[in-house]
Amino acid sequence: MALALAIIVALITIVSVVLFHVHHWWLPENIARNGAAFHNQFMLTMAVTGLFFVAAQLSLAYFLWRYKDRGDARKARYTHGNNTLEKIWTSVGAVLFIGMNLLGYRLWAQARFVGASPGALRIEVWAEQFQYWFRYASPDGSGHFCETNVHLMDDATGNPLGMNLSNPACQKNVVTDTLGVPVNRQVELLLRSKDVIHSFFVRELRLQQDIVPGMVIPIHFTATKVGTYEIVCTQLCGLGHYKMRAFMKVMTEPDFEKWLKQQAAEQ
Ligand SMILES: [Cu+2]
Repeated sequence: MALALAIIVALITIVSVVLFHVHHWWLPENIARNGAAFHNQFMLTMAVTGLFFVAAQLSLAYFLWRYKDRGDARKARYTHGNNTLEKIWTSVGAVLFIGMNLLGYRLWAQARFVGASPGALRIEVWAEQFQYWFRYASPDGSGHFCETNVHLMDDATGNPLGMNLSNPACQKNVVTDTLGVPVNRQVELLLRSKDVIHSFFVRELRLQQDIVPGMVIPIHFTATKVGTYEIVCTQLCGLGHYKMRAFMKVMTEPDFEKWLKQQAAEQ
């Protein structure tokens, strides 16, 4: 029985490693300019934690087999543990944990604490239970995001963000349910939430950021490949969380301008 259990534990370990290694269910292609660095950081974490996973599981299998009941009357021996070993693996864990944190921190800060470049396209992302809205200042790049008012918010009348539609600045703003962005140009997203905490995630951008009510959180990226990509919410935000998603359309600059004008004309 113990031998069978040891074999099962070892098999599960080996199959898991093979599944991760063949990359069949894996992240899709990276389309962000700085995505490769995030990807490498992620892979490093996977490799280091994977190594410990394999070592721990195989040791478990070994001990299952080594100390199985052999029918003889061996007496159990009391042990108080080994302080030196405890110190070693606690230190190794601490060094690895803090070291990988420091390595990843620079990368993380680059996307968040370093501002977007002056030419970046600013788009507001509004999350609500259970959908995303996107707001552009105007179709021609002029104008600004007008003030919103919670008392004017009304999804039924097509004013989900609560804009004062008699305000000329608001009339210029364009609100869409698809995130259209130009290819090879930096985009700065200003993340806002109308209700609870959501999380903006696009796998192909290797970009994920929580959206917190009461805060405007800026993040930036540059998409390098034309196409349509899924935006999901990765924070369990309520009963309809599973269906909270939108699409990001990466277009050439002329296509993007045409698309935004079309969106403006439709509202
Ligand atoms: Cu959500």
